[in-house]
Amino acid sequence: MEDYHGMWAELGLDLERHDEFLDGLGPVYQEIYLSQKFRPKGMEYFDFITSEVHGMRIKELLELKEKGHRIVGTFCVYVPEEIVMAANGVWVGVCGGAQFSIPDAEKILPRNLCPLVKSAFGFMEAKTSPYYQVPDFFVGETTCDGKKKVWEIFENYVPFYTMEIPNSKGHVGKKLWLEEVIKFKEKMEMESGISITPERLEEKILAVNRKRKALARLFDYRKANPPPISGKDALLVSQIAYYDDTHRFTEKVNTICDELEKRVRKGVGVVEKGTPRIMISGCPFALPFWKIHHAVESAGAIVVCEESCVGTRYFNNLVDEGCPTLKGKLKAIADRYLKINCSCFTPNEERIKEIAQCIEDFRIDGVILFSLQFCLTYSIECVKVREALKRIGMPVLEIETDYGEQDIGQLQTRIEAFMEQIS
Ligand code: BJ8
Repeated sequence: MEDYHGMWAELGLDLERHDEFLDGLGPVYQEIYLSQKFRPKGMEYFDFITSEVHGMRIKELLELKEKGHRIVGTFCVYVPEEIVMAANGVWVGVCGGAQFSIPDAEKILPRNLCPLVKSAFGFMEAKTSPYYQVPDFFVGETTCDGKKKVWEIFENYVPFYTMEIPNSKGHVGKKLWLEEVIKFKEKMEMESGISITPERLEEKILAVNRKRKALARLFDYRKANPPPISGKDALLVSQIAYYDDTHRFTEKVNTICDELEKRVRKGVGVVEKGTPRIMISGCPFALPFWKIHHAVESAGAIVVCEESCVGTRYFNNLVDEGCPTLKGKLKAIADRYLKINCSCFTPNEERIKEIAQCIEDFRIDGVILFSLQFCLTYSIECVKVREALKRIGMPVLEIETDYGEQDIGQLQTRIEAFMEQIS
């Protein structure tokens, strides 16, 4: 592996602490990922890109920046990738998924705040991740209270733009959201000096649709019994979707899918046929948050679906292709994004229907409702989801956790008891 210390020093990272962070990840990755049996060969690419996520990928982003591309750090799947790309920009997900940076955030932010937000803030504040040094600007959104108030503080450190997301999806919400999408297009044009033409936008709509279709294809193979890929590996692919180059990522996902297709045809899986099939539903899994998947799969079950923004909510629904006008394309983008069923919306009945559909499609034996600590919207929405799942007789386990390791033993015990219940 190339030595990137010179690059990290130029970015102003705290090298000692950054090394400490990366050194800590190596053994965890070995234990959680590399020790798995029967991994598809196509995972080698995702192992490689994960190992280079602070190295080669950052170098690529800096080279793109040098050539005039704008790097845009985002925290939510509501920020339209197609528009960023149409202005020659690069869309990069920068949510935090590590406990490492949380003590840094807690020196400034309240402790009783979602770990996803604290982790991101801590990395930025303490300069322990290049993902907060490279972007030209960051885009936040008014989803939950934690996020929208922390963006006000981010603004003191880095250039920041906030998109307003409506609370509901009725007529007023739709109008507001379309206006926000148009304003964001103007912001990208202003930042890049590039005028977004219908042709440019169509090209990027097609590219992002291809990426979403590749992920949908990957998830389709997980419907097989036995599944040809572990939940942990599929999760890693979903996480890398936020970092990698769109075209390369799409190609690599399709390559692993070709391999999975052959496995499914031959009836080859990573576990025995009949292994309990689990869906995890709720908050996103920012890289490197793997603890729940690891606990489930260590307990002898397999995760076959994530109803999550790092999962189905990222790739479900495509932007309509072929609208002839720029206005029509922006409307198609706004329509597609407003179909994402985040718990920040009220009402949010569509999410419950989506969960029921996943249960049927992925032949789920049990659902884990997952909330990050202090995520009020997902944890409160658990009440309605739990009731709906009870009505169809679906076993449910509710887990509220953070990125720390203190509760791993307790989690393992609860998950094992759940497995006994559903086996
Ligand atoms: S569309 S899920 S990516 S907002 S987990 S920060 S909601 S307190 S991340 Fe999300 Fe967009 Fe919604 Fe998806 Fe707040 Fe909850 Fe934390 Fe969350």
